Amino acid sequence: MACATNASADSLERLHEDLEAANMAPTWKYISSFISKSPRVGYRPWLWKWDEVIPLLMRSGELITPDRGAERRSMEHVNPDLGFSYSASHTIATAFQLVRAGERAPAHRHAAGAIRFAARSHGGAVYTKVQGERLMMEENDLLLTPSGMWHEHANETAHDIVWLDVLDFPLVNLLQASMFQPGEGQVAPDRPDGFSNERLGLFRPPKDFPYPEAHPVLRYPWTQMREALHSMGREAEDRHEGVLLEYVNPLTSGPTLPTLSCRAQLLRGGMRTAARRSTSSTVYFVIGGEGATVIDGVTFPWARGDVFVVPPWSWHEHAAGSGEAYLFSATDKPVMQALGLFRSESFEENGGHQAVLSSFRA
Ligand code: GTQ
Ligand code: FE2
Repeated sequence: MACATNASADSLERLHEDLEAANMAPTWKYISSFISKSPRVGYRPWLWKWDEVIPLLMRSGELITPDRGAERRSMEHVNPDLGFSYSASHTIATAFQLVRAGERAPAHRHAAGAIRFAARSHGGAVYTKVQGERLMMEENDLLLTPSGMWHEHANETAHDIVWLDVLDFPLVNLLQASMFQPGEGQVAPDRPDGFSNERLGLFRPPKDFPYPEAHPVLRYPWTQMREALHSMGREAEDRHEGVLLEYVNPLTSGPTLPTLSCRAQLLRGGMRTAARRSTSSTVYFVIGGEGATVIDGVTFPWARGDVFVVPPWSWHEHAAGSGEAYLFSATDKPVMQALGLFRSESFEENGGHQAVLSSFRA
């Protein structure tokens, strides 16, 4: 549109001032401020080394006890650009949580949905109780605590456990929808062990729908995921991901949680993926093996237990070391898809590989 054809520069300036005073903004002046050509990403990729953060978690083991006062003994991974939201990505938060031998953490529920990934477990009677159902935590198992469900943790074994929490609270807070309620005699009645997995399985009689909740409580055993990854065969190997499987909601075949899709991927020894970027953000946890991810030209070397974040619209490619590597990840892709905002691109130059400029913190 032609500007100020009939108005002098002075009258236009006065119009701009009057608009501002009326709490209006002229689109012709500001459109590029609110409709950018590509995503304006407000934070960096980052990497947290297991060896650096776990000693800090252990120190809290002596100083903090999970009770109504401390609620949880966990530590959030805070992206240096997202301090205000206490999170690794703008939509996804991760934390390491320690529950020592013999401890329990009290019941509560919140609007934020969460998952647990049992990073270091000796198995046995260590579990999260969700809506009255105990979900046992063998090493690398995935457990869900969907939005609004009562959950408490217990470690009745002789070994400490450390797990990775993944929560959608940054998104919930962005939407200004947070709720929190401590459990005071109003937690859900007990359900037998195996209630979710056995009843849901893959088949059910048409009328037997045991879930008043919109989402099943569920445990995804690592032994089964690992086996599934290996059974996929070479043809399932994707040039961008290696072999990747999503943890699905068996009621809907949809994502793990409405806000989060959890995945596990296998990178065979020496595998180097082609770079890609998308409008979703993803937080990774290294289940096992060694390798590196190049994000926007910076190498992030990783090993077992490390956590790293790939912000939206950032080129990323993975490389496994000489042995197999397994990555767990949580992405907000289902949110972007639900809103019609998911886009992705592959890096076409140089055989799909970025030029590497530097190494993280090197
Ligand atoms: O274990 O319920 O890391 O409510 C943050 C908030 C863990 C939990 C976190 C939580 C929990
Ligand atoms: Fe919680």
